[in-house]
Amino acid sequence: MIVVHHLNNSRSQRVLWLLEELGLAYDIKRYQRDPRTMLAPSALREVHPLGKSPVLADGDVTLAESGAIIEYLVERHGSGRLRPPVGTAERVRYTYWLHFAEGSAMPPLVMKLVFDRIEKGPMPFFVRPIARGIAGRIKSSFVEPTIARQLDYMEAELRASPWFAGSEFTAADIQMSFPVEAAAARGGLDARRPKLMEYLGRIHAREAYRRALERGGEFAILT
Ligand SMILES: N[C@@H](CCC(=O)N[C@@H](CS)C(=O)NCC(=O)O)C(=O)O
Repeated sequence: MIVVHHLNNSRSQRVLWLLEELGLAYDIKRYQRDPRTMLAPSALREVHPLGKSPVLADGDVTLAESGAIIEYLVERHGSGRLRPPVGTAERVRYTYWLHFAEGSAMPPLVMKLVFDRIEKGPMPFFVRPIARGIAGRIKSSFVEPTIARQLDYMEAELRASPWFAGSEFTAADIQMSFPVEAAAARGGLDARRPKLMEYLGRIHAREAYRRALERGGEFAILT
């Protein structure tokens, strides 16, 4: 039986969604974030040394990293679904977006979260102006322009085709959903980029997405 080690409000929601799209049976082992630090409990380190979610267990395979898990599930259990055929232009795009999600899109979004917390978080009054000044400058000179450029790029790509790999929904869309959701939650994505907003709406309307939400429980974008 496939087991998803699932942290509340996290990237593992994508794995549940893929399993629902593929109609596979699976169990969920649940972990709760520490409400103060938002970190995963140490029990997750017993499953994988890094203690991050998601982790997938399938027979003698234990795998972390959402992109690797998605590739594994589609390859091992997909029977050709949710992945364009080898040798097509769509397959090249599929691979690109599958990697872009965690390799390029998520890092500046996580940096924004961290610097927002520094700006708003409690600290001794004498370091506050310095810490806030540094955080604000890094955000305005690097983090926010990077996010904006990436969102413009994604918006332009979705003007050319409805899904990231082309005309068909693929597992790359599942992987890309998290940065798009994160950008809508805290990265400045709004109605000024209508294709991305419409894309989010189409994702949320999918039956399998809704079933995964029901099984996964609460889902808000934190990291
Ligand atoms: N690139 C990894 C990121 C894994 C990751 O950072 N997961 C977060 C949840 S969204 C986590 O486990 N956070 C809790 C912690 O760091 O303790 C992936 O895509 O799986």
